[in-house]
Amino acid sequence: MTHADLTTAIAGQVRAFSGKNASSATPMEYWQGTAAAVVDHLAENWQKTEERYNASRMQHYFSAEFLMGRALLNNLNNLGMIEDATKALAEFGQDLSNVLEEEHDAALGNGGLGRLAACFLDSSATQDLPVRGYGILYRYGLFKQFFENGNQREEPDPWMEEGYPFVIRREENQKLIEYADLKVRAIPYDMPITGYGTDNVGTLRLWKAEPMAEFDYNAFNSQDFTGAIVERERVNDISRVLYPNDSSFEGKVLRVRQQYFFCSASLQQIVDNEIAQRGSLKDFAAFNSIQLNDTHPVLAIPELMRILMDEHGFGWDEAWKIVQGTFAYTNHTVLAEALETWEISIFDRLFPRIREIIFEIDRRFREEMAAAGYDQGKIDYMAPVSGNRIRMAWIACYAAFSINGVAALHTEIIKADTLKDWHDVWPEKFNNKTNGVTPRRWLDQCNPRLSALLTELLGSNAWVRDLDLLKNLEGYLNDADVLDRLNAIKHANKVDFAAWIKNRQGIDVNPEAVFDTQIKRLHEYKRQLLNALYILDLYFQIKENPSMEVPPRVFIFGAKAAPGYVRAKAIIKLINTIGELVNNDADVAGRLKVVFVENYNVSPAEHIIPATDVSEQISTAGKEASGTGNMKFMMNGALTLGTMDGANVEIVDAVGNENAYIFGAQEDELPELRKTYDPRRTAAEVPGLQRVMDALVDGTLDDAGTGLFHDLHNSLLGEWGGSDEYYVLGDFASYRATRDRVAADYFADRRHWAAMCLKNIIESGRFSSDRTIRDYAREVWKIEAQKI
Ligand code: CR6
Repeated sequence: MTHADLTTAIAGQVRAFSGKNASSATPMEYWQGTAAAVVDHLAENWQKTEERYNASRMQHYFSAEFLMGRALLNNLNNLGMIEDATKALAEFGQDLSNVLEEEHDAALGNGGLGRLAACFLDSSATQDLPVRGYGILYRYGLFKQFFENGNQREEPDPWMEEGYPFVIRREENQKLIEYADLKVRAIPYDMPITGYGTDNVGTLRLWKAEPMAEFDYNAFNSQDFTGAIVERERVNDISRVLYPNDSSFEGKVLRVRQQYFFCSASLQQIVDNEIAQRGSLKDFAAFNSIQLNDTHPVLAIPELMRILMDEHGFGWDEAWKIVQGTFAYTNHTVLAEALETWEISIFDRLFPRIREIIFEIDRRFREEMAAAGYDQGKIDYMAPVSGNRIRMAWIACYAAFSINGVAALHTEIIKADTLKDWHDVWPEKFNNKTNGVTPRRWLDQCNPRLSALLTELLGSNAWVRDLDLLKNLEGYLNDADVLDRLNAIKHANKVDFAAWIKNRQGIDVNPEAVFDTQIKRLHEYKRQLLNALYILDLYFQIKENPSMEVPPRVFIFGAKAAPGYVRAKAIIKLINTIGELVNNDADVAGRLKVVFVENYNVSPAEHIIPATDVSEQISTAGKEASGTGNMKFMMNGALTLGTMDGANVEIVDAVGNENAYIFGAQEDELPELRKTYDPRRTAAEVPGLQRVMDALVDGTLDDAGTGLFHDLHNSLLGEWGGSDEYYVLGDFASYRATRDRVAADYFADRRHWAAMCLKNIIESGRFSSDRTIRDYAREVWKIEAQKI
């Protein structure tokens, strides 16, 4: 497509969308028009790719979450159209970057798990792999966060209300979903997934629930108009909202309805395609494999049994064999509170047939295990149904041919602990697939300055598709000119961030300071509280000794708390209260600044990460399955300050101990440490720590009489039974010493610092999601590239 063609296309689409001539359209209307022009441009290749993939062995990625973020820049970049779009829009007096800022984030996910799914689609498309995503078209994505007196408040995120050209309604492919008490239509909305430097266009299929008919005419005629509307709303409820819990389980009936809804619709489509392509379902598992992104889509297992037996006449054994050849399961957490188990009565009410099939799976499982000589206690523990509940992870472990963790340490923990009994029985099912992130969005697009430098040094931009090429930069580790340029790039990114946050929240930050960032969901195990206690302690040290030498620091936070997670919200309030104290005190002015970025999401991350010097990855060892923010920071030349947890372990392995800052108790040390751990003694013994703890409850920090800070204090010091479950105080001294050292190192030798950053960039190839996807494709999915 030439630049002139694009200009014509945009003008036409803007007119069609806005009903105005191009000169009076708004930036939002230009966003719509440009997005529509891009989709129009893709149509041909998209259809070709669909046909090609349908005919080959395919991988289907089932996920309740896809945290896609913005699409327009990503598509323009993948298609090599940025320059043309810039010029075309300029002809209408529009600035591309302003137009891009009009786009709402598609926040159809909570955090890492949903963003991982999005990176996987990008890497699959880029590598021409026949992978299709399936999920739910939530009308409301993850809630919007704002602060009121430092407290988190939530409001709905109607992200596509103004129109969203990147999903196409496919009326003709709708499916019928039957619950015992409700029948609904599932309408697919397809999103094109472009890859970088390829013509292939993949698909994310998102299902929307709609009533069977617009109105129930009987109810309407009997003048129960409102009754008819209420019924209609019950259907719309199904795809209305994303549950805002990250790594925790909420046993709501609506949630299990959602899960069944998208699993059933997706399976129906896959089965229909299999019949259309090959005339029967006997080779189903040879041509189709389904990856279950955590347990949220596990209902697909009994649902495929139902479809095969009830609709296609398969016997149990034949059907079970297909099921066992089809499903692979990824575990994303060891936290007990995330394990999904449903009360049997819910299944009785919603889908008695599915319940019946699960009971039969359970019966056969028990029989098989007894025959193999396992004792009753073990069988009862591992069985799909026990204690009045249906256990989704256990169903997955039994039915799946592959079970994987998301980082090396995590996989070892699930083998030895979380899923130990299954590992004892079926060790061959277990494998590791360390997570990754796409270097397109998380380096090339979000950090154009660094991207340009890498391209210049490597002589081409081939690294965008093959991140291992960055290894060829080893020779620059001692190159003063390159190191200085790297520092200059970071500085320019920090200046950009300063302008962005000033515009967004009215805060002034000093780009000469160390930018030290913790952005991720708010959870006790992630220990934002530890970070906050450090800042408070540093503040008190300065107050005590105002002439103390302190390297200037900007502490950046971004985090949403699940709306029902009271203690997580208390930590947000605490950080904002500390920010209030620190930012308004003349004694620390110019040295410390606390910035809590409101409504943290994919797009804010794209501004924050390129500007960050220090990446806080400080979870209690053993609790963070992988983390993926850690990889994004590394790629952008930030140094990890972290515990030996999740993928941090592999990051340190890649860059060497001397290029990361590691502190704290290790996973295998914690059980022993805990035996004698007394947080109160620790608070009393570690210099300054008692003062920090006291500040939570002596009126220094004001929680407006809510008792929130008292609760935090108690969770650590345990007057009412709290025991510092996440070892915050236990790791405090080690964290403080390490973090002080990071800041000192930053100013001590700027070139040495840059060399450490460069080493991190160079070694980030193994954390590209391209590598992760290749591993899945080769070892689990058994699929090959299908280039159109
Ligand atoms: N919360 C893990 O906690 C991991 C991602 C993706 C998480 C996180 O460490 O990087 O998955 N787990 O694998 C769940 O969502 C259950 C997450 O995002």
